[in-house]
Amino acid sequence: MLKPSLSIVLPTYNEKDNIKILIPEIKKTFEHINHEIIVVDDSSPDGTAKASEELNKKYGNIRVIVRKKKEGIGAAIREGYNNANNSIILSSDSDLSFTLSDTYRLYEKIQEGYDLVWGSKYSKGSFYEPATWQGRVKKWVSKNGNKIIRITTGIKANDFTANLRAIRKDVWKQISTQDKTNTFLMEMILKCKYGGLRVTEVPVTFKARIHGESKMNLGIEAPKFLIKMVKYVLMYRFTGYKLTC
Ligand SMILES: Nc1nc2c(ncn2[C@@H]2O[C@H](COP(=O)(O)OP(=O)(O)O)[C@@H](O)[C@H]2O)c(=O)[nH]1
Ligand SMILES: [Mg+2]
Repeated sequence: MLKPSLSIVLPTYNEKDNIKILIPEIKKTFEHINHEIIVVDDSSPDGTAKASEELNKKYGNIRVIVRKKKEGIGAAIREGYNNANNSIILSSDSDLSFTLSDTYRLYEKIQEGYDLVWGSKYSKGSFYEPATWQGRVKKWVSKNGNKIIRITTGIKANDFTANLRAIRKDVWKQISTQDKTNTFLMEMILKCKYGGLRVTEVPVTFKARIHGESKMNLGIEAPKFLIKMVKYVLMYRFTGYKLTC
């Protein structure tokens, strides 16, 4: 049977050193699958876009979308998804936090008949061991924040916030997300699940980045997550919201 074609979306902000390692790894892992890579860069000062263009000269099938200003991971992923040509869209962080074997597992999993599949840092079988105390604080806040989301939304998932996910293009076209920052990741899951689609979570490994810095400010993001969560529960949970795929 012909393997489904794949668009891999990589949001980047100052990830030059990481992208040079990540793209060759993706090319190796998915070489037997018809795929394209879409790098969505918010004019990173470190030259991530230029480095990605160079990689395109070597490998081909890499499109680089350069956005004028830094608007957040949600806006970048949305632009990448909107530009995807293939039937399955997969997005990943670009800082080497996720492994390519997990990325490939998501590609396989969605072919079991799901509409949306995402990676979880907090499930049985996941691995997430922060190296620093700041990392441990971030993990604690994120893990417990996710527990609050699980209880409030009634959705039996452990991680609503990881950007390792695979979605069918026809599903993406229906959900029309609005959020620009990290809350986009939760918005996607809530809309698909409340909309009645087939969704599932896969335990994954999450490694601390080696190159570059995190752009995530938990003090700002965490309260935003909780406010948005309430908004989406009210808008979609008991209102008869339905998606048809
Ligand atoms: N294009 C774009 N990418 C972003 C933005 N913010 C974060 N990213 C990318 O999103 C991914 C996850 O961001 P990161 O800072 O590592 O978040 P953390 O893993 O939660 O610390 C990385 O590939 C970042 O380069 C943004 O504003 N624009
Ligand atoms: Mg990261």
